[in-house]
Amino acid sequence: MEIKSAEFIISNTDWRKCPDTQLAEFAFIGRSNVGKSSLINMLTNRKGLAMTSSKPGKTLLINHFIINKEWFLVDLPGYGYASTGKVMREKLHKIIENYILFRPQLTNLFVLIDCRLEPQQIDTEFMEWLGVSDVPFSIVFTKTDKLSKSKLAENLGIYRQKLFETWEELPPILVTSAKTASGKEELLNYIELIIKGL
Ligand SMILES: Nc1nc2c(ncn2[C@@H]2O[C@H](COP(=O)(O)OP(=O)(O)OP(=O)(O)O)[C@@H](O)[C@H]2O)c(=O)[nH]1
Ligand SMILES: [Mg+2]
Repeated sequence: MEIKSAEFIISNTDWRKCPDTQLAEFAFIGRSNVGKSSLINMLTNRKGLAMTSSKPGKTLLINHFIINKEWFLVDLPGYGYASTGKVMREKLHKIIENYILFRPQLTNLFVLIDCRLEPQQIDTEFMEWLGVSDVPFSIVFTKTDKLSKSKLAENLGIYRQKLFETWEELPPILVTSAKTASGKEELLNYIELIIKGL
């Protein structure tokens, strides 16, 4: 799919105040610093569209970006950032949880996983929660430029194995780098297939 336009629309803490349209929304979630905002910039080919930072805890709101005037990419705050403090963490958790559970426009959630790390409980538990909540999701491995091909293959294998301990069938898995734009076409084509199938 070709990205002809990408435009920031609005930031929110409340899913009810998100854009009042029926357009499909594709949201990005995952641990703080995993690369959600960077991936949005990579997909849209616009460097400063979503704000990124080398420090975790940059994105604190639900951010809507309209793509080709037809659908939305949604940048969400990260989860699991310890230094945010308990009150803030719980507040963010609620914002994310409510958006995911109640926003009917949410068409697919991309759960981002840093390909360098061994499976983290916070991510696997989050995916289990998505499963029981019936939220359609896919896994996107990020930062693949930081690993050799063989190490990447090894880590993906370990991750799949871990998921098979809980899941009978795995969700779609995409493999990306915001730095090299690897996986860009696959991810955009995947979104296009879902949109066309609606
Ligand atoms: N090498 C490399 N660095 C990346 C990649 N994606 C993100 N980064 C870096 O990782 C850091 C965090 O990126 P963000 O996109 O801000 O992460 P985020 O998940 O949006 O973080 P929060 O908004 O804090 O939850 C930044 O320093 C990025 O430059 C990637 O694919 N490769
Ligand atoms: Mg961010």
